[in-house]
Amino acid sequence: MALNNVIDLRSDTLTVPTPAMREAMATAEVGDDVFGEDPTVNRLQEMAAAMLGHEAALLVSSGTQGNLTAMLSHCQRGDEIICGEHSHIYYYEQGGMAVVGSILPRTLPNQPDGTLALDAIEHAIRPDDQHFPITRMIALENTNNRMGGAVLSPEYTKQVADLAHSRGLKLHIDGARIFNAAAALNVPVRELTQHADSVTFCLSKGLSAPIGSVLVGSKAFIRKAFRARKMLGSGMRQAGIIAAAGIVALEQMTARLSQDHAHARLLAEGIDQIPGLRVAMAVPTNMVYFDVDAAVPFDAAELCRRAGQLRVKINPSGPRRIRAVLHVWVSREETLEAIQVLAHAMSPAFVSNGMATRVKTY
Ligand code: TLP
Repeated sequence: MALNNVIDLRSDTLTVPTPAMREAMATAEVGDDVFGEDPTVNRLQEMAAAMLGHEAALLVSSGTQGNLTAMLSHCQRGDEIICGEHSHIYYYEQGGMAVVGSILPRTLPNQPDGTLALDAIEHAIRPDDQHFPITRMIALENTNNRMGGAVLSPEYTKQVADLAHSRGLKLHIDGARIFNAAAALNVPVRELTQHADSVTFCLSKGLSAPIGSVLVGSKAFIRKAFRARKMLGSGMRQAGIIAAAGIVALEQMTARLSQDHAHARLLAEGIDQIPGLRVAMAVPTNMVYFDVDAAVPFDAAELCRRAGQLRVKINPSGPRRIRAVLHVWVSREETLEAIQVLAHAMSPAFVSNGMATRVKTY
């Protein structure tokens, strides 16, 4: 199952399309999606809207673009968005909201379970005063990447939606991995999405499609988003080629995600047995964050280089912290092999083969 003979744990974005996806792409019926005339895109959008409990949906080129499109559609210049200090929209999207939309992020601490405390959100909402920007939107992330793939519950999501709506605000969910959250909680995905005003989810992470994310919301919101997407350069014309893989992703790849979660737990248990390594956070979904102890005479980047020489790819997410992400292209046997490789890479018996391995820190 390994891709190119490598056990690649750097991200679930590394997944490649399945044979069923390639077949669907090759035979997809297409049209010009800027005219709204691509039947395969339209089918994917209808499916996605129905699954997430929203009126309409829009295929976008990436999760980053879906989030930016949502923020541009909800907000005006100078508006403020409340989001987690560890949210992808704040941490990993080059400040797109500020650069492109002149929108300010107001960050709050993420709790260890990925939530933003309700009272902290409430306090952060600006009163109507000419000195202040206008708070327009709250953003949640489910699962929360930098908080270890933490899962937000339907109850918490509804509480935040109710708070937002009682103050005239919008709730957007970055649900890049919302199907992982639904699998972890064993609930239909709509229970996590139906109360939000908009949700982005990714087809090209654990669901294994090659390209694409989907933004859902009301018909009026999606009409605005359709314009914003064009401005951002993603009127993709015969995008049915991409959407065809997305349909297969929704039909065939969501039900198996709990396997990746089981492999993540297995990896975490193995890592905790290796002297010098410690699992850093709970492992509710497909990510394992772990730390190289301060007493170990080398850092996370060096451990990643060593593992890379033994055909296990992982990346540091801090000087002593590493993230490993499980996905469909890593089997149970390969997960066990990855544990052995990490144990060997940590041992004094490790001998470098001199091969240079590129390691990138997130
Ligand atoms: N996350 C990537 C990197 O950007 C860090 C990864 O490897 O996990 N929201 C969340 C929660 C994400 O984790 C990501 C990608 C995105 C949005 C952006 O998706 P893309 O890469 O499609 O723009």
